[in-house]
Amino acid sequence: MRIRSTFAAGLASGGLAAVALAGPASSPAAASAALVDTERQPVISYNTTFVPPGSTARVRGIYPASDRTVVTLHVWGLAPNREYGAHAHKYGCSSTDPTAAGGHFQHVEGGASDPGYANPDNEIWLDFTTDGEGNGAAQAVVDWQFPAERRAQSVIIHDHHTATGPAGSAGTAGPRYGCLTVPF
Ligand SMILES: [Cu+2]
Repeated sequence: MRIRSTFAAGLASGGLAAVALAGPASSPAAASAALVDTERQPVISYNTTFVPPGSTARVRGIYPASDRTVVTLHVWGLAPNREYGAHAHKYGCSSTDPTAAGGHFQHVEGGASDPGYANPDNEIWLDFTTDGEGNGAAQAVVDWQFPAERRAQSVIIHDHHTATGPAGSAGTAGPRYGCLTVPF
């Protein structure tokens, strides 16, 4: 019963198209509503040192319950042994303009560097550290879902792990090095 009501909640909040997009990768045993799966694809690079040609990434999202969202990020081929920041952003990627993706998606909208809004409970933070081959992964879990009329549309990869702390620095992670459009 729990599984059925969860799935219905996911569909009601806009999951229908995402379920169709998720395709055969979904396990028939999964109790969760699929949100998005980009499959592994090239990352748009704004910096060839830190997101070298050939870098790839995959973002997956699920609604495991009606009050929860889980997003995972995998990256391949970035600079080795290095900390990066990453977040869900408001708009899709431009191939040339790192700012086109806008600010961080915030569940409750407020100041971009106000710790009351710029925190991993209100935004989707996907910071990771690459291994010796430049591969890495991260997962974010939040207790809300995207409103049907306002959804994140990309994941941006930044210079360093995301700062917490006082207003002005909270939520900052340095220059934007790469972008993946994600139809959340
Ligand atoms: Cu960001």
